[in-house]
Amino acid sequence: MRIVVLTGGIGGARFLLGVRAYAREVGAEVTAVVNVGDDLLLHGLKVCPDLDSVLYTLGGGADPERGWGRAGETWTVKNELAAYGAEPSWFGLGDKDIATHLVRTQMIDAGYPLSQVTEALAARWQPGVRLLPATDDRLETHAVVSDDQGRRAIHFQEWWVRHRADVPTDRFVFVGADAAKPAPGVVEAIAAADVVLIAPSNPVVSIAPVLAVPGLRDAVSGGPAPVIGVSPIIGGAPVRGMADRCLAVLGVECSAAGVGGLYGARPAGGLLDGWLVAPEDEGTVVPDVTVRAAPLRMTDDAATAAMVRAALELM
Ligand code: GDP
Ligand code: FO1
Ligand code: CA
Repeated sequence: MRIVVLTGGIGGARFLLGVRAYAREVGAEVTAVVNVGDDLLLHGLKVCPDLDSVLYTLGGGADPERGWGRAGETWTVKNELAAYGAEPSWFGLGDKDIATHLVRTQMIDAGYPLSQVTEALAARWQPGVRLLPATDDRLETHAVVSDDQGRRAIHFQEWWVRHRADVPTDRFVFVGADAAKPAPGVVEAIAAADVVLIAPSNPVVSIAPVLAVPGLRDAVSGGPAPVIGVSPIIGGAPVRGMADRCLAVLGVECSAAGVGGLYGARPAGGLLDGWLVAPEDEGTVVPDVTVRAAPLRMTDDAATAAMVRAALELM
């Protein structure tokens, strides 16, 4: 069995722990197609938060409380940069994490595409699933905001980390998406999949930028594999993070029904054949989509693998 998972960072990484556990039980192969819209250049370093959250989480090196960055991290470089007044001061790189960015940046500067760099980093972390960036090309999520400096587009990280998503926002733009191509292997993996799972990731700033790569959405919606999504919203609220603020920008209700409707039904030009919601949201209706309820709290690998089993039962 071949499983493809469309995913963002922390929520998607935790979901992948369950997918990997399930896959080990049944002997399935897993390919994760990971968002790159969060990526940024910082102090000359290429930082890929969602890819790193997935690598570190599956490799056993992630900080369990923060969800991003390394466990047992130290912050000497961050403090030294602050002593120089180096900006941005609102985004901190840990010392261990910096080693990842140094290796990645060196390889990118030497001409390797991000997909090959990711493969090289995965040789250390052994995530047990194949990790593919959605694209090797530049694709950056920006938020169009209006504040005392007027109407302007800011990088997703400035919106998310600096402003905590708390600034009047018109819309999101996936800069570069129009000219981006799916990374090598992405379309092939989707075409060969027995099922495509949409992780309980942020639909607006993690999954939408993946689908914004031309050809990728069509590969999923027009492909042979059933597409099953898992709701990141339980009882009308995100389990963590600020998906509620992201959905509000789109005018979409923060609910399992709202996100299911945003993805839409395959027969109606959307993505989903099945939609897994939490017991709290039993009775959710998404027109033309098979909806089922199961516990959706990713408390440990076993609970998350049970979620994956419930999702696959929707096939
Ligand atoms: P990010 O890129 O680091 O923001 O992570 P993702 O986009 O992959 O995932 C963020 C989403 O994961 C949030 O909207 C959360 O609501 C969702 N999430 C986190 N933990 C859980 C959980 O235990 N269950 C479910 N269903 N969703 C979760
Ligand atoms: N999130 C923060 O809230 N503050 C930070 O200083 C920060 C630094 C950081 C460094 C590397 C990395 O991979 C992630 C980092 N994050 C930080 C998390 C990240 O910005 C967001 O959670 C994701 O991009 C949203 O998916
Ligand atoms: Ca993300």
